[in-house]
Amino acid sequence: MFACRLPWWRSSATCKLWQSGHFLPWDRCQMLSIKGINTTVGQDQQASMKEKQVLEDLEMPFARREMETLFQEQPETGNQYLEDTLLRSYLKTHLPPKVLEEVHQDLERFGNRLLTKIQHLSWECELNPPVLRQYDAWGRRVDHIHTCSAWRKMKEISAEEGLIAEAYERKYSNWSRLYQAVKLYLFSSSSGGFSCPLAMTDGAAKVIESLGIPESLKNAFDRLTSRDPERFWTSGQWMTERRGGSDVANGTETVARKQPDGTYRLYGFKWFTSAADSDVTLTLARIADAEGQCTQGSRGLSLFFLRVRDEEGKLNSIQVQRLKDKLGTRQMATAELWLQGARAELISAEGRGVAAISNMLNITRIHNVIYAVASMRRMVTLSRDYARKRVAFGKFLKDHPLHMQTIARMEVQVRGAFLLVMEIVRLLGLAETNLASEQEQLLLRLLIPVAKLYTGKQASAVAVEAMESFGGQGYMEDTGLPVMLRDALVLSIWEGTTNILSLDVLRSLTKSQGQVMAVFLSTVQKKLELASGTEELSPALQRTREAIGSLRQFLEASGSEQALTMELAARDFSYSLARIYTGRATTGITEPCNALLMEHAARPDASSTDVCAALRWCNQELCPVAVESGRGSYGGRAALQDSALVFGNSRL
Ligand code: UCC
Repeated sequence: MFACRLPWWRSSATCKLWQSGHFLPWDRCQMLSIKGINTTVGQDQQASMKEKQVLEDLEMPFARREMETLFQEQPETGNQYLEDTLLRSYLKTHLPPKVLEEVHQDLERFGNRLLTKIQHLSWECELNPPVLRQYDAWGRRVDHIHTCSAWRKMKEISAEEGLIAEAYERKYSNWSRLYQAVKLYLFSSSSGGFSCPLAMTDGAAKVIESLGIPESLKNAFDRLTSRDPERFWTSGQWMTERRGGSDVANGTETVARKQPDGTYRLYGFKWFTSAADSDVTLTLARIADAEGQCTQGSRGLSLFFLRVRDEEGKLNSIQVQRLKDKLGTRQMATAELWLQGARAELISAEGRGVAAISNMLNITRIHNVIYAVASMRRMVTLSRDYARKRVAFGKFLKDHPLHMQTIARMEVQVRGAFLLVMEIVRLLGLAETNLASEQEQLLLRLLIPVAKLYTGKQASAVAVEAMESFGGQGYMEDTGLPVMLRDALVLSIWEGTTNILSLDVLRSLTKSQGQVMAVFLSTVQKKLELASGTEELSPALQRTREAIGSLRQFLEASGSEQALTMELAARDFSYSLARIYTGRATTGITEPCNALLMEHAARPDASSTDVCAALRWCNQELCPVAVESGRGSYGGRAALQDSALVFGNSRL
């Protein structure tokens, strides 16, 4: 029958033309089909209400029906905290009961605030991106970055909710960092891009704290960690110059000239400064000697603190050249800045700028991971909700097994990433309260770049897949879904690209003279035994054991290889660490448990889906570095082939 073209694979489904005792005309049948309900298949399913609606629609004049049929039900989230069963079960498992009781109340309240008061501000930030006004009406250079009221409200909310303060007040000792991270996780996807200045603010506070909060920076520290919206300051992190953002050691041209009062004046061009409306910033520069000469390379870089504006709002000898035209994070002002003698304070030892700013980088990288997980969680939640509402081929999307398989695969990724970020902030909390062992500190150093690079890629992949799960609607700007995709794509770029972070993983190995790996392997190995009590997890355990064996073999073999081998292997090696560790890890200060996904699945009150997620995670290739090594992908010959493949016959 031409009128009811159905896909061949739905041979059991029929487009019933015979309706209410008479044949429906073609256009009406088409309506049913467009609306997505097959009346035969759908009658015994939850679609009955919708079917009734469709049948009522059919009585309407055609023109009206044509419009009605275009409507889809909007996917929504509820209280993100209450709906997030993994988050809640994680907190229940790990937090001391008294802490749990208190934070539960606050998180439930915050979840409601996000839903009713904050989410819409996020959309306003998207609709009203910042604008640069360089001159006033009388021709004076003002370089005013105008932000919308919703953006400014986000700043107030951040202070009120203690989104930075929580981590530094340490009301819950080592658990405060984790609690802060949970609030940031809930806030991120409703923050309208404000997560970015918060990341840098946290990073700046961390650097200042690590310096022992010198008197000159006390006011700044108090403000960066304040709960008072009137006092709260945000910070920038100006690292990228026109020669690029990765090779900071060779790309930084900014010069610092010492002043008689001991302060410095900075001269240079910062090419990519995120959240340029921030109150203060940390930045790198080369101190010029009496002859005006500077030391080149990493050893020439020092770290400076500066206020962006004075009390009257006048820029600190800074000119805003222009705002960047970015693919995403358009809610946030990223600018090119000329420093024309900006007054600054030296806050690191001379020539130790990169090492000093690493404290900031490690914090902003953790925020990056938090944002990645939050973005994935939001996308999957919306996709899941849509599957309950949207009807196609006669039934809800949730009743299409292939569609469910697609969302389930994303869900496994989100779960793994979530447990990984919780593990990192748990370790950070221990380190910040002097409760971390040396091994835990090494593990933290290793896991930050591993998690940043891995979740950045996951977030991009999940955003693309989730977008597709909405069909054409996912591609429509006013659904807000493309914004989430664009914003997710930056996560693998800023704060160190995937390759830069893979090299940072190697840096952590070299710096610790391999100790980091010894800790990683022994931690994983020791805990394998603990997970072996849960019979259902045995296939996952087996695969993890094999992966660890392969990783060991790779490390032993690569020890005698050239640096080229490790460089070529760096990305696959980091992925292997991420996959293996997400399969397994330690928990608790004194009480070791078995695994991230497996540990969660081995809890007494674990659900069958917890077990399923652990098994599925371990079904993927856990040690790609061993596989590729076996294929000879990391030798000199492979490197030559790579170049030949890339350039082919083109002239280099
Ligand atoms: O600014 C940007 C956008 C801001 C937006 C932020 C928003 C975040 C939002 C998230 C949520 C929404 S993007 C620009 C970000 N730039 C980067 O991430 C830089 C990328 N490049 C690197 O990471 C490179 O690997 C460099 C710059 C670190 C390489 O520098 P060097 O000087 O060549 O490296 P060295 O010589 O190996 O390291 C110098 C010292 C060493 O210490 P010592 O001297 O004691 O041996 C290293 O061990 O720094 C130490 N170090 C570290 N320490 C280097 N990296 C680290 C680290 N990650 N942790 C600890």
